[in-house]
Formats: sequence, structure tokens, C-alpha cells
Amino acid sequence: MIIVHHLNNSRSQRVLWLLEELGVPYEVKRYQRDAKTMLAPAELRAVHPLGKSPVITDGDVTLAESGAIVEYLVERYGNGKFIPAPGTPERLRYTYWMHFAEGSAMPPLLMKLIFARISGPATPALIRPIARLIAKRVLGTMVTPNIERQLDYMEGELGKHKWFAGDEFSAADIQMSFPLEAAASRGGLTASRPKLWAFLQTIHARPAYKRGIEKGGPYALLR
Ligand SMILES: N[C@@H](CCC(=O)N[C@@H](CS)C(=O)NCC(=O)O)C(=O)O
Repeated sequence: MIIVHHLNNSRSQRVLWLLEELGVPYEVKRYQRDAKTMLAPAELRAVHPLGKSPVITDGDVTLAESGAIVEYLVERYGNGKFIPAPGTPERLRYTYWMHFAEGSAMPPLLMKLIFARISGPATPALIRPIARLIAKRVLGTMVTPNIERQLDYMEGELGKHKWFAGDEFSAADIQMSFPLEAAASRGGLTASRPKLWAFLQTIHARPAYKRGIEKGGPYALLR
């Protein structure tokens, strides 16, 4: 039996969604973020040394890293579903977006989260004005322009095909959902980018997405 080690409000929501799309039985073991630090509890390190979520166990297999998990589940349980045929342009785009999600889209969104925290009550009041100045500068020169450029790029790409890999829904769309949800929560993604906005509305309406949320519990991404 597959066990998804699921941290609340996290990337592991994607794994629950994929398993619901695949119709594969699984169990959810829930972990709660520390209310102050938002970090995962130490018990997750007993499953995988890095103690991050998602992690799955499937018999003898313990696998972390959401992209690797998504690829593993699709290849092991998909029977050809949600992955374009090898050697096609769709397959190459599938691979590209599968990597883009964590490799390119998430880093500036994570930096945005960190610098927002540095500017807030987590930083001692005495040095907070300096922290705010540094955060403002880094966000203004590096982080926000990168997020904007990436959002424009993704908007353009979704203008060419209905889904990220092509005209068929694939696991690359599941992998891309998290950065887009994070961008909607904290990266300035709004209905002013209609293709990306419609992508979010469309995935949120999928029955398997809704079932995944029911399994994972309340889902509100960090801001
Ligand atoms: N690139 C990794 C990132 C894993 C990751 O950072 N997960 C976050 C949840 S969204 C986490 O476990 N945060 C809690 C912590 O760092 O303690 C993946 O895609 O799986």
C-alpha cells in the first residue's frame, strides 16, 4: 500500500491529487507544520533524512521530491495515463514543465515568502527597519521581476496549448499546479493573466482534485 506522508498546506497535496486521478488506493499519514516556524515536525525525518514533504513509501520504496514521486507514480501505476508518448514534442514539453515547476518556478516564490517573513515580526523590532530595506531591495531588483517574467512566459505558453504538455491533461499539469497556486497566493498572479487563471479554475473543478483536498485537509498556501 502506498503511504503519502502529507504535511498540511504543502506540495504533497499534488501527490494526493495525482493518486486520486489515477484511482490507486493509498493511505495518508498527516503531519502538522509548527505554528510559529511553519517547519515540518521532526518525526518526518524518521521517514526520510531531509524531513520534507512529500515523501511516499510504497513497499520497500521510500521516495522524496515531488517531481520524482509524480514520475514514479505515473510510470508504475499509470498504464500510459497522464504521460505523452515517448519521442513526441508533447513528451519533451512534459519533461520540461515537470522540471521547471521546482527548478525554476518555485525558487523566486520561496524567496518572496522568506523576505516577507524577514520583514515581519519574526525579526527583532530593533533591526526590522534594516531587514525591511534589504528585503525591499532584493524583492524589487531580483525576486519580483523574475516572478513576473516567469508568469508572462507561462501565460504565453498556455496560449499555445490547452495544457502545459499539449492539448491533453498530463501529470506535468499536476506538478505545475503548486507554483501557480503559490503565485496566486503570494506572487501576484491574478485574473489579469487569463490563461493561468483559467488553468487554476479548471484544475480546481476536477473531481479528483476535490477528493485530494478532502483527503489532505484544509489547504491554504503560505503567504
Ligand atoms: N523540491 C522539494 C521541496 C520539498 C519541500 O520543501 N517541502 C516543504 C513543503 S511545501 C516542506 O517540507 N517544508 C517544511 C520544512 O522545510 O520543514 C519537492 O518538490 O518535494
